Amino acid sequence: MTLRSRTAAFLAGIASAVAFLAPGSLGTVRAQVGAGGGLRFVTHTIDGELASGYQPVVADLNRDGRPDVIGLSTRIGELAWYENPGWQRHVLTTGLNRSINAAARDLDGDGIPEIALAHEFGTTHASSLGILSLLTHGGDPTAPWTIREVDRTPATPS
Ligand SMILES: [Ca+2]
Ligand SMILES: [Ca+2]
Repeated sequence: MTLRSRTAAFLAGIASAVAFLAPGSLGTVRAQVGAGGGLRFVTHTIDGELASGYQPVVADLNRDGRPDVIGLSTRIGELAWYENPGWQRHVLTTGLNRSINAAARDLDGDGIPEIALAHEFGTTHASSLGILSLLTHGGDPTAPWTIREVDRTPATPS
């Protein structure tokens, strides 16, 4: 393996973990070795119809070593993840309202992260339930996950 190809592999590993939101779409960026050996970065659209996308979260949700992407939207009742490299969409849960933030971390050591989700967000106390929930897989991470409420922290009046 040449230095250039090792560098490309290193950058591909880093860049494939870069996900972004553009108006109405979710994407990722990867490094590729172009013709003549030069490095270039290529944008891949993961979902071109993610309305009100608010946050991408990168985590390996199926323990295959490839970083996957969770696309969080404030207006869509579903929370879904996109499986790298083909970006197949898998619904994690439904029935959500005003999801505002998510974080993925393996809390129980099984190699698949749990997902903490803040939803029912509002900017006033009257409109905010401020629910914090935890999502866990049931053995097949491509099937819907179990969601359970952990706490509520409504917005405080200003
Ligand atoms: Ca993966
Ligand atoms: Ca876990």
